[in-house]
Amino acid sequence: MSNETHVATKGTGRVITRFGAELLVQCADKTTLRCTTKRKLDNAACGDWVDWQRNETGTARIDKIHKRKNDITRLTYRGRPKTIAANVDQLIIVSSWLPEPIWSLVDRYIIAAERLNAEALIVINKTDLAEEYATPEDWEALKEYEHIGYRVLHVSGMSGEGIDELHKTMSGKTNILLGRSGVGKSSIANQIMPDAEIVTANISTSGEGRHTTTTANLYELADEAYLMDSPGVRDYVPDNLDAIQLANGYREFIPYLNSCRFSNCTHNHEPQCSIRQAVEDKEISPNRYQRYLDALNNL
Ligand SMILES: Nc1nc2c(ncn2[C@@H]2O[C@H](COP(=O)(O)OP(=O)(O)OP(=O)(O)O)[C@@H](O)[C@H]2O)c(=O)[nH]1
Ligand SMILES: [Mg+2]
Ligand SMILES: [Zn+2]
Repeated sequence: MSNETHVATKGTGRVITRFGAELLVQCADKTTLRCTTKRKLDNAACGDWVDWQRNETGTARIDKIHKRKNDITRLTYRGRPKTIAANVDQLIIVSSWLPEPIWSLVDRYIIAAERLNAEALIVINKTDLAEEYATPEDWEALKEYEHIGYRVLHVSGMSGEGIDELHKTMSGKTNILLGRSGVGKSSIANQIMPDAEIVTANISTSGEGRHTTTTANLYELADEAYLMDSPGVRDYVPDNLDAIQLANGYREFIPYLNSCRFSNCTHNHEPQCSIRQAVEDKEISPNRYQRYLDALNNL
């Protein structure tokens, strides 16, 4: 029998959050470990699988990031790419009736999901406010998403309505809650994991106002599922997007894309454009098409 303490000196784990240069890693034995990282691994993000090692002074450092399945990267206001989360299987795109839904933002998250080969799930929170705030245009937008194959779930982060159904979609996946500030992402996360006691906007409103969650956090659920809560955004712009990728992010366009007269058609002004024809024939929603044009203009 030896008396040595059983402090592992190296191992593998998953990044559950990062604050500046410091990362919290969940180890295989479910303990959490504070880690620094080598400078060149500075892009380690919430959701990354990593190898860590402890040096003689006891400090743990990440020295390898495992190959990612994908990552959600956005452009900062300065135009620099910033990775929000890595290795995600399902994007849970959260909107609410107040603050009101921004369908162009929902489209951009869907584009990200299509590019990442991840599922997109549309969640509308605050069912209690629907009667007062939902407009006919909003209901139409939701019908259009369902028509092209996206699932829409209505939930309440307050009463728990619809949460079981949402929870069921998470099984076996790494899920991330995305959406603008104040839609109730953290409230939903709390309904899924009452023990996590995540701080939501009603507790503190200082500085940036409603903006409470400041960094992405990963939580392990049962059934090999993980849930990430993320900070609210004012806007989300996927990085490295060109006109072709943009059009491919509108899944209802795909059957038409090879039939335009010009192979590099942007589906804007070009003659004999099959997408414009499909809009005219009411096979593609004019609302989605208009949002595509707006996004194209903003590339
Ligand atoms: N009426 C109503 N309010 C809700 C519901 N769910 C959450 N809220 C409220 O919405 C506000 C924002 O909730 P949060 O969960 O902090 O929102 P968030 O999306 O996490 O916001 P950020 O962290 O800033 O991105 C809080 O005051 C919640 O109490 C709901 O179902 N109905
Ligand atoms: Mg939050
Ligand atoms: Zn075209």
